[in-house]
Amino acid sequence: ICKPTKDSHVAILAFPFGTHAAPLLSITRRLATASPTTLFSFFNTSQSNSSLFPSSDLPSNIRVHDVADGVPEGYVFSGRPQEAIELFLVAAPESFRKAISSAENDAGKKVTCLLTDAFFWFASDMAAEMKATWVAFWTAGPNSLSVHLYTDLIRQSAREKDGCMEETLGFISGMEKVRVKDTPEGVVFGNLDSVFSDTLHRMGLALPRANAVFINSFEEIDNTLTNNLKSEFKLYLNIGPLALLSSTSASQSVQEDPHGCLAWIKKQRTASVAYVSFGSVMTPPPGELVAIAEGLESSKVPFIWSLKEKSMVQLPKGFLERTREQGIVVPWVPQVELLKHEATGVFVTHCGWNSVLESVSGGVPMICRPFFGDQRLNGRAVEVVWEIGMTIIDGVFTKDGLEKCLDKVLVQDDGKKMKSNAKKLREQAHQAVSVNGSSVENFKVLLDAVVNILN
Ligand code: U2F
Ligand code: KMP
Repeated sequence: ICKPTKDSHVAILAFPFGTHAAPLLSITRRLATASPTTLFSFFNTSQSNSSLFPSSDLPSNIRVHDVADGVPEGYVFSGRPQEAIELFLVAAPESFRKAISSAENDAGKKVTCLLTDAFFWFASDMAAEMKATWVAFWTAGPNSLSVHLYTDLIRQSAREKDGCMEETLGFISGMEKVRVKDTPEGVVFGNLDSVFSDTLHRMGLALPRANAVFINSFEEIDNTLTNNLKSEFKLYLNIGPLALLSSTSASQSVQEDPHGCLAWIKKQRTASVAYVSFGSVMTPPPGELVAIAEGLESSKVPFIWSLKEKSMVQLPKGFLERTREQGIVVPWVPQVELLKHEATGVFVTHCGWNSVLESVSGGVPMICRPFFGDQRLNGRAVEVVWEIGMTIIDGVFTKDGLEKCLDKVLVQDDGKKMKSNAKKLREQAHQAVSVNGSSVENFKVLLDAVVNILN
């Protein structure tokens, strides 16, 4: 039984690292537009908020709030990896509780739904206390979601198999081609007790209690995984690809093109360009940056390379001058637009989920160089499940390895097969977001779950 939605107040809790908050905001905008009488309070750190809201106009029923980043006064960073993430996560339950309570007072409306990044397992209890519902957004793909859901099972199996890294996860429906070594660190190997590993483990245990779990993907990308996850969660909703839903990407509300990439790519031949990017978190080590530059230069393939400003000094001497006619290196590109452009022939990627799905949305085959987290799982699916790309030879960039991969994907028959598989997958993605498509229907169910007040 549902009450009218005019009293509903949705608190959105964002994870302020990697590409998490931007797709969550993009979904919040769509929900807020579809339900103008519902209030949406968006909670995020001020730093992340300031990168999300440079200028953009928000629907008036979205209110943005800052939460604490968990960094104590005068704290000196030691440089440990994930230090900022851990400080944030440890403080998060209290930071959000405080900010929500003050937003409730300001609005004069109790929160009726917590719509959170799936990392926030504590939202399960928090929602119960507040007599609100919990709807969780997993920002990565269905393969990594399954790994975290079945972490205990995977750990047990790894113990029985003496930690063999080549062993496959065939005991999980849809994971037949995934090996133990493809799993994110902190599941079977690496530090199992870090705050971050513990967060992911607890998340896997909590998500079956959520009223709904949704992801930026489409059901048809893997029907086996989809059906299995539907059987595990109360509601499991694929509502993507976001990249095909509007002009908004996962990361920016408007695809800005400050460096003229679109003007440049317009002048290139069909399926000729290599687009290179490693997402928002990772920069390849200096040796690999040099190998990429050398491989690109000797391949003579036209390229667009999105490279953080601070890494440009690592490029080989004279590289930019020598390749001025061949390609461009810029600190930011309109990635979704580039991947939709017919001149883009291959995406050299770290396999972050948003990038993989944007490449699928554009029908562009990939050369994969995964680094951490879910990236190996995504790369594995690209190579052996969907057959729309290949992993970099030897697992790391070398000049020859990159040259060979570029040739394989752009010139050889292997590449033609990858391209045609990628086009088929793109077609299915388009179907999912068309009238009566699975993602369109799932979005309506999500809207209901978020804005209707139960009982
Ligand atoms: C973390 O991912 P990342 O932020 O490292 O990478 P992606 O998921 O691929 O997202 C990058 C986004 O930034 C955009 C691009 C993607 O939407 O279109 N972008 C751009 O528009 N222009 C540029 O020049 C460069 C990037 C994590 F590291 C991954 O393992 C996870 O899968 C991911 C999602 O949870 O979060
Ligand atoms: C920094 C980050 C992320 C991270 C590790 C970092 C991030 C992220 C993940 C991740 C881990 C396991 C998964 C999926 C994603 O790891 O944003 O299965 O999403 O050091 O920003």
